Amino acid sequence: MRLREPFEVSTGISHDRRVLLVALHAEGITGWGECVAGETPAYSYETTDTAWSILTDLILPRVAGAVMESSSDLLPVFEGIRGHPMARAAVEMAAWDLEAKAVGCSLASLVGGVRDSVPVGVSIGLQPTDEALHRKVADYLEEGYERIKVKIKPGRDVRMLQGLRERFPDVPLMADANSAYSLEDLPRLKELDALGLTMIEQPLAHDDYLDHARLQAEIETPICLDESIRSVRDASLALEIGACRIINIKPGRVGGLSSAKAIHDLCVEHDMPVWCGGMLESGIGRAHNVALASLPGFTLPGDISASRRYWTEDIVTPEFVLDGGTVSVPSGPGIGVEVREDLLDAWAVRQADF
Ligand code: OSB
Ligand code: MG
Repeated sequence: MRLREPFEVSTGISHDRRVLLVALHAEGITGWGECVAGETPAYSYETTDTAWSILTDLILPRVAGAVMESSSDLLPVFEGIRGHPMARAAVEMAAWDLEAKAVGCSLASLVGGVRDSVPVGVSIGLQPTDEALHRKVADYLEEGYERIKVKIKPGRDVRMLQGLRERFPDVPLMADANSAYSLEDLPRLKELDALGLTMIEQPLAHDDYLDHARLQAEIETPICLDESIRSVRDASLALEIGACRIINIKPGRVGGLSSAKAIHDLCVEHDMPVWCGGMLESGIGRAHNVALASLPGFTLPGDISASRRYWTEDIVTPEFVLDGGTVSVPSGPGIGVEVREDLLDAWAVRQADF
């Protein structure tokens, strides 16, 4: 799927998403899941192709023909597969959708959601100039987004954010570094404290909990971890050592909705705010994110923008739309949106059946 505009972050630029979808069929019902792995191993070691391999060689042959009551019955299917949470999540989330449709309830209610709409923001990629960034922010505020996240990297950080803060003094702003810094950048990261950012997301390496804890002890801006949190154990470690004050939960990154819920529950127990991140999903992954974000602990706006922020045409109907800074949680069975099989047929480049 071609993005309406390229999305640039500290690690590179995306023009297209190679979306890997999983459909599980049972008793005449279909459950849908989306794998959030990227085209290159820049965000995580997983890619569309590694996930394809894990799914088609190992996971899906074990799923086909199995008798399952709920998504938790998938656990044996994942035995002997270390890592690859994005590949696993695609199947796990499809099973949740299938289960909700079989029961006849919405996915949101099955996962324990309590809200019928969720507050959302927009994540803006690196722009060539400050003027271009200011224009983008103004346009999104005009559209109704109430929280702005901007990508930063060395050379496009303190001064860029100062300019943004001057132009938009009262807008909730946050910055996402996608691991572009190290502790040597402490003086520069400290300068961000003057800007009143809601948080700085993943400033340091994806696997460096200790340095994040050291950094958090030195700066006032709350650190939010994204890439570092792949499981409830990672969240528990981060909580214990003070590596962050906020967690971005992406079900597709943490192995699925059960794991996402467990991280949510742990964070609620420890008064740590969470929000639902995004991975430039199609409407299928977005529907899962919206359902998750309806849980009570998701108190901060998510990176769950309207379909048209990403796509000329989304793969689901109805598309997700923005409504007063929120997105509505579908109330129909399962993910609550229909998959456009006409577009799937037209756009699919590879398919495997089990
Ligand atoms: O770091 O949150 C991130 C997109 C792809 C991969 C990683 C990230 C992002 C975003 C965009 O920031 C979130 C979205 O709108 O889907
Ligand atoms: Mg991020």
